[in-house]
Amino acid sequence: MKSIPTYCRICEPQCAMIAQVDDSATDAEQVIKLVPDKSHPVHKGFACHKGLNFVELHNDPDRINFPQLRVNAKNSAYPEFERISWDDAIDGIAARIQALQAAHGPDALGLYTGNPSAFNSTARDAVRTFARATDIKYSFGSGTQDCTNKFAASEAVFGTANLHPIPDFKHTNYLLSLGSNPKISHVSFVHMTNPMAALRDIVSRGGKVRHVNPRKIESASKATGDVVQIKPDTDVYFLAALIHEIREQGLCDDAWIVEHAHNIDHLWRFIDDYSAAKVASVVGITAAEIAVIAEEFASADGASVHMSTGVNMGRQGTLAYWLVQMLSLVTGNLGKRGGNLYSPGYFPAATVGKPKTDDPFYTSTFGDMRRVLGSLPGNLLVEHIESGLIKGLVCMSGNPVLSMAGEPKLKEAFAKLELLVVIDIYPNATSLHADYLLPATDWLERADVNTLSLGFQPEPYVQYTPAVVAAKFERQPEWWIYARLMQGLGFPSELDQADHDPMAKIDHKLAKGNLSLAQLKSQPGYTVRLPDPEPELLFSIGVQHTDQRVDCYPELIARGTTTCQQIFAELQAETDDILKLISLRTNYMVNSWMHNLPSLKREVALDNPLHVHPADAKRLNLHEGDEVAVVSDHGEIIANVVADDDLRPGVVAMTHGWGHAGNTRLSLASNHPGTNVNTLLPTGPGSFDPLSNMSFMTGIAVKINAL
Ligand SMILES: Nc1nc2c(c(=O)[nH]1)N[C@H]1C(S)=C(S)[C@@H](COP(=O)(O)OP(=O)(O)OC[C@H]3O[C@@H](n4cnc5c(=O)[nH]c(N)nc54)[C@H](O)[C@@H]3O)O[C@H]1N2
Ligand SMILES: Nc1nc2c(c(=O)[nH]1)N[C@H]1C(S)=C(S)[C@@H](COP(=O)(O)OP(=O)(O)OC[C@H]3O[C@@H](n4cnc5c(=O)[nH]c(N)nc54)[C@H](O)[C@@H]3O)O[C@H]1N2
Ligand code: SF4
Ligand SMILES: [Mo]
Repeated sequence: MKSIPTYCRICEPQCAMIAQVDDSATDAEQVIKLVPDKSHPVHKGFACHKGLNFVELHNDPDRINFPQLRVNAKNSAYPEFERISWDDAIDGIAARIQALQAAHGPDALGLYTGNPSAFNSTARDAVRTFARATDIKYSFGSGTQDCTNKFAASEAVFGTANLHPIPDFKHTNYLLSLGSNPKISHVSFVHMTNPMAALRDIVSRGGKVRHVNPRKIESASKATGDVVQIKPDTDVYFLAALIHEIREQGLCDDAWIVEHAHNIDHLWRFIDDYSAAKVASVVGITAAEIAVIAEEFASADGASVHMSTGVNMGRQGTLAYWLVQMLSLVTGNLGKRGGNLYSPGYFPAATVGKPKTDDPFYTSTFGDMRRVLGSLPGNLLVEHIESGLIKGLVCMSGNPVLSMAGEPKLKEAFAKLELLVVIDIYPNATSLHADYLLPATDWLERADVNTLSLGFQPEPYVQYTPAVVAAKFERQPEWWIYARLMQGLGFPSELDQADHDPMAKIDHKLAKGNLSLAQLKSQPGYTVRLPDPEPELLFSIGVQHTDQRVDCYPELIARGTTTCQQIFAELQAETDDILKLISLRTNYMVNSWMHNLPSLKREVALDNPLHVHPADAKRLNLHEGDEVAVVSDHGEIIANVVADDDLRPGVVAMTHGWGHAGNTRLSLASNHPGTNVNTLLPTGPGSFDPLSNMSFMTGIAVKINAL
C-alpha cells in the first residue's frame, strides 16, 4: 500500500487528502481509500463526505469508459451509442467539424465549458488553446449561471477582473455574508478550509456574523451568526440603504475615501435614492434593523463582507457586487486589517492583462452584447442554435440541459445541432443529445496544480498532485482530447512533440512566482505555503486603474442605474401574496452530477421537493406531501410539498440539478430522478443581466396549484 498526497477538485476549498493506493498488482494500482490530510499546512485534516467518497465515483460502473458514437437518429426517443476507437472518434469529429465549417462558416462551431473544468488546470489551458486555434466566436459556460457578475463588476471598479477582496477571517470582528451557505457549499470566491470553524472563531472572539439570506440556513447558529431574512432579489437595495445609513450617521471614513477612490459624488447620488425607510418594505427588513446593521458594520474594529451565488443569480448581481466593494471602501475596511484584503498568492493575477478602460459592448444579432471572460450569455445559447449561428457544439464538463434555464427549449435546440460532442465522466442529460461521447479522466487520474485559487486564499498555498492512479479503461484527460482534436483538424498540437509535457504551461505560470513543479514535488504534501495577505497590497498591487484608486461609479454601473430604479418600482408594486422561488443546495448533490452515488442517496435526499413556508402552505391549503403544479411565466413542473419554516414566508425553495428521469444509463440517479426546477426559470433575451451576462435564477415569481 502506498500513500499519495492529493486534493479534492469538487468545490473551491480543494481539500487536501491522502490517497491510499494498493500497489500489490503492478499492472493495475487501485485507490482503496481517500483520507483527510492532517499534515496539510492549511487544511489540517478538513474534508467533507463528498470528497472522501470520491472513490465510489471513480469506480462507478455507469461511468463512460470508451469513446462512443451515436448510431440512431437524433430525434429517436432514446439514444443508442456504439463503442468506437479513439482514432475513429477523433477522425470522425474532425471531419464533421470541417464539414460544418465549410458549409456554414468558421463560427458555426461553439463551445460550452462547465464548472468542473475550473478545477482542472490542464483542461482550462487546453480549451483556451483549442478556442484560439479554431477561432471560436460563440463560447458559453457555467460562469454565466454562477459568477460572471463579479468579474464584470471588478473589472469596472478595480480595473481588473481578477481582484476579489476576501474577508480577513483571522482578524475581522464583523462579517456580513450575503447569499452564501458555507456549511453546505463551503464558500465560493474564497478558497478556505473549514469555513464553519472560521465563523465560530469570529463569534468566539466577541465578533459578529450576519447571514443575509431569505432562508435560515444551516450555517447560522448562536455560535456562527444569525440570519437577516431578506426578500429574494433585493440585495442591491439593502446594500445601498446600508451605505445611505452609514453616511447619514456620519460613519464614513472620509480620509480613506479621499485617498483611495474617485467618483465618490456619483456614488452618493446613486444611494440618495435608497434610504432605509424607502427600501424597507421592498427588501423586507425594517429601517431600524438596516440602521443597526449599518452602525454595526461601520463601527466594528475591522468589518468584512462577502457575497455569493444567492446574490449573483439575482437580476442585479453586478450592481450588488459593486456596492459590496463600496460598503467596504466607505467604511475604511477595503484593504485594512480585519476588513477585505487582496491575497495575491504566488503571483498577483490582478496585474495580468491591460486595464480595461474601453467599452466592452458591441452590436450583435441580439442587440448590445459583451463577453465576460470570453463568455456570451448562457441564456442565449438556445437562440444561437435556433438562429443558425451555431451548428456544432463541444460541451466539456458541463450539463447545460439540467444546469441552465429552460430544459425543454435546450433539448429542442440540441436536437437540431449537426454535431454535439460531449466530453464528460458520465453519460449526463446533455449527452442524450450527443453525436460523440468522449470519456474524460476523473481527478484521481490526472495531475494538477490548484492554480484556480490564485487571489482567493486567506491562507495561500500552492499544491501539486500527480495522477494518483493510471486512467481506467480508455478515459483520457481533456488536454489530450483537445490536443488530438487539434491534430485531427490539422493544427499544430502539443502531441506533435514526442517529449510533450502537459504540465509545462503550469510550470511556466509557477515560474512567474519563482516557483516550479520540481520545487512543489520536493515538498511534503507537494505543497508550498505562501505568506498571508497584507492589507496594503490591495491598493499597491491589486487595483489596476492608473491612479491606483477605486472607481466608485464606473461607466458599466452607470448603465445599470435606470434598470435599478425600474426594478425597484416593480418590486414596490408587488402584492403580498406573491411567491418567489430560490435555490437550495444540499449536502447530497453537487449541481447535477453526484446523483449516481449510493453514499449520497440518504433518506432525506432521494428527491427534490418544493419547500414551502407553513404559513404559505396554510394560506394555499397545501399539506406536506401534496403533489402540486409549480408554474412560472416560463414553465411548469410537478413537485411534492414539504413544509419548511426556515424559509421567509413568501419564499419557496427547490434544489437544482435534479431531473434524471429517463436517463437509464445513470441507473441509480434515474431511479431517484427528482424534478428539474430550472424549467421554471426565464431564458432568452431579457433573462440575464446585460452588464455581466449572468442568468436570472433567484427570486423567480411562481404560482402553486394543488393537483
Ligand atoms: N454540497 C454542495 N456544495 C457545493 C455545490 C453543490 O451543488 N452542492 N456547488 C458548488 C458551486 S458550483 C458553487 S458556485 C458554490 C456556491 O456556494 P454558495 O454561493 O454558498 O451557494 P448556496 O449554498 O447555494 O448558497 C446560496 C444562498 O443564497 C440564498 N439566496 C437565494 N436567493 C437569494 C437572494 O436573492 N439574496 C440573498 N441574500 N440570498 C439568496 C440561498 O438561500 C442560499 O442559502 O457551492 C459549491 N459547493
Ligand atoms: N436553479 C439553479 N441552477 C443552477 C445553480 C443554482 O444554484 N440554481 N447553480 C449554478 C452553478 S453555481 C453552476 S457552477 C452551474 C453548473 O453548471 P454545469 O457545469 O453545466 O453543470 P454541472 O451539473 O456542474 O455538470 C458538470 C458536468 O461535468 C462532469 N464532470 C465532473 N468532473 C469532470 C471531469 O473531471 N472532467 C469532465 N470532462 N467532466 C466532468 C459531470 O459528470 C457533469 O456532467 O449550475 C448552475 N445552475
Ligand atoms: S468541501 Fe468536500 S467537496 Fe469541497 S473540496 Fe473539500 S472535500 Fe471536496
Ligand atoms: Mo457554481
